[in-house]
Amino acid sequence: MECTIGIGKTRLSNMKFFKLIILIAAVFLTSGCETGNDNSGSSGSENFVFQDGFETLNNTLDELFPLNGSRWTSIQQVNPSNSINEISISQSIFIEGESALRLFANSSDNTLSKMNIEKEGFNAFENDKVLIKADFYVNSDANIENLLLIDLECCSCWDNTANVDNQCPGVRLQMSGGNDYLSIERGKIGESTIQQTSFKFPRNEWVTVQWELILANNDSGVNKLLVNGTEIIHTTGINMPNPEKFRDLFAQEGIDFNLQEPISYERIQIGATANPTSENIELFVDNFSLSIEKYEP
Ligand SMILES: [Ca+2]
Repeated sequence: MECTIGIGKTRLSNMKFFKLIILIAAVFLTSGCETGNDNSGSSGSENFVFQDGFETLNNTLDELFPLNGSRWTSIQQVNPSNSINEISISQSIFIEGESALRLFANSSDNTLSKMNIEKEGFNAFENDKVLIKADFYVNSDANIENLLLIDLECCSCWDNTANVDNQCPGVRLQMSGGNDYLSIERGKIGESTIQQTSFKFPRNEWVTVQWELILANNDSGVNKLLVNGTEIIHTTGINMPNPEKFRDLFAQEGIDFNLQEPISYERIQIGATANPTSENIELFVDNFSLSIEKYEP
C-alpha cells in the first residue's frame, strides 16, 4: 500500500531540502491515500480511491483520524449497558505492513453493541461502480450469525423534515443464512437479504473480502461478493434507496417523506458495525480500500 508524490525540481539549500523531506515524510507516513475527492453534487462523479493499511508512526489510534480528513473520519462506539467495547492498533495480528486495526465488540444486551470506524468525504451515485476490499481476521469460533462487518450508506439523503429518526439507508455485509455465511443485507432500503450458504467464512485466519456493486435503485443493480477470491454472490438487484418506495412506505403511516435527491452513498463503516450476537467478538481489519468510478459497460 503505497502513495507516490512528485516533487518539482527546485533549488533548495541542503537544510531547507532536509526540512522539506521531513515535512513530506511526516505528512505521508501518517496518511492513508486518497484521490479524486471532488465528486459531489452531480450524477457524474470523478474517480475516487481511498486505501488504508492502518500503519502508524507511534501505534496511536489518533493517527487514523487526522484533521485534514485524509484517513478515517470517526469512531463509532456504542457500548452495551455493562461493558466497554475496545478499539486499538494491533502490532501482533496483521497481514500488511506492521499493524492492523483491532476491534472488540461485546455482546449486545438492551443496547445494540457497535465498534467500528467510519469514512466520509465521497459520493457514490447511481450507475457508479463501487469496489470495497478488506482483510478480516475473526478471532473466534463462536456463533456470529447476524454480525455486521461493513455498512455503505447515505445519511444526507434522509428527509429531515419528516420528524423520523435518520436511518441512514444503505446496504451491509452480514453473517446471515447461518452462523458464518457472509451475505448482502438490504433491510435499510426495504429489500431482502441476498444470501449464500455455499461458502463458510474462515475463522482465526486472514480472509480477503471483496464487495463490488454497480449502484441502482432498481433491479438493474449488480451485487458481487468474493471471499478469498471465490465468487460467492453475483446477482442483479436493487442496492440503493428508491425514493418512490420510501415515499409509499411512509405514506402508509401517514407521513409525507421525500428522500433528498440526487441520492449518493457518502459514508462507509467497517468493523463490528453492529454485533447483535450473544458473543463477545474480537476481530482485526487490514488492507482496506474503496474505489468509486463511473460504470461504463
Ligand atoms: Ca497494515
